[in-house]
Amino acid sequence: MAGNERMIRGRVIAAHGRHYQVELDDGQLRQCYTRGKKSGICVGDYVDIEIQGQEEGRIERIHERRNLLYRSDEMRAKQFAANVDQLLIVVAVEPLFSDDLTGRALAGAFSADISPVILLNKSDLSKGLPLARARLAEMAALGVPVVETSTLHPDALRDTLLPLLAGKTSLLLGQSGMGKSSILNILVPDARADTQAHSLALGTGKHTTTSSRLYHLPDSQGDLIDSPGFQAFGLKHLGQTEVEQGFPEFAPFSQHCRFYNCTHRHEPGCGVLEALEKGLINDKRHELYMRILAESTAPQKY
Ligand SMILES: Nc1nc2c(ncn2[C@@H]2O[C@H](COP(=O)(O)OP(=O)(O)OP(=O)(O)O)[C@@H](O)[C@H]2O)c(=O)[nH]1
Ligand SMILES: [Mg+2]
Ligand SMILES: [Zn+2]
Repeated sequence: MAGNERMIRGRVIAAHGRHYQVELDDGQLRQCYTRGKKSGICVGDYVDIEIQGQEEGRIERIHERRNLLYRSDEMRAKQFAANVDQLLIVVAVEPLFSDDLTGRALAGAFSADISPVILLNKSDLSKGLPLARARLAEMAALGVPVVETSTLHPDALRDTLLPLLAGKTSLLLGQSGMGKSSILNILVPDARADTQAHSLALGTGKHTTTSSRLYHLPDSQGDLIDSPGFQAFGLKHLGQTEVEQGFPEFAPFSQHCRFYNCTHRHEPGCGVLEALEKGLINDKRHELYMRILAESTAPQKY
């Protein structure tokens, strides 16, 4: 195995264009690159690298991923994080978050088999808190944990979140200005991630955080990935079955659909539509399902 002597395993903790920062199993950091132009490598990937010189390395192999998340811009969906155990969907009392985006993030988590948790941040802004809670009731009803946090109360924030994060790779995801990096800075004091008032961030037309990065919680209590504010969650690549997996509350009813390949849009004898009619499925959730399905660019099987 002479040729493999210098092959070492590591995890991608940051990606900038075609440059990757890889943390080796012994904690050493290496600046890495790939042979080809398009690598598809993203934060969270486990890779084998060949050591080059003192500080660099070349990525030779990506280990099989447990899961992969996409975000999308106007043009296309991009891979942005791999091997994530838990999606922390960060919303805030102010600026008020988008229901549609939150629902999509939830569908993305469920379809990738990642457990979602909603963090309702800025809970110190008590005036808007009841409205924010009411808007999340629909998701809480699905059994998704909703955890209230405030970065003005760092001790309480640590006490609430650290047990949830232990032993897992969690991803902070949410719109710009919700407080993702502020939360990270409390949990990982040496992260020193930039944070900014939302109005300032909007003024420059830029998000404060510009690329995803993986951090270690103190005392090996888990890993946390911070990501730039998102406008759209990449779901277009999902096929009908995967979109349906994004709505786990349909499952008990879709068993009763007349057709095994029912898409729950207009078919006769559809268990999901029947449940919708009876008010057992939330109509806003079904509308979101229809929108995501209509946008799907995956080849239709039926
Ligand atoms: N009142 C209050 N303000 C907060 C809280 N958490 C964050 N903020 C403020 O919200 C603003 C945005 O915080 P960031 O942490 O930069 O938000 P972000 O989600 O990382 O934003 P992007 O990096 O652009 O995606 C900053 O001015 C923070 O000080 C909170 O719990 N309460
Ligand atoms: Mg940020
Ligand atoms: Zn059906």
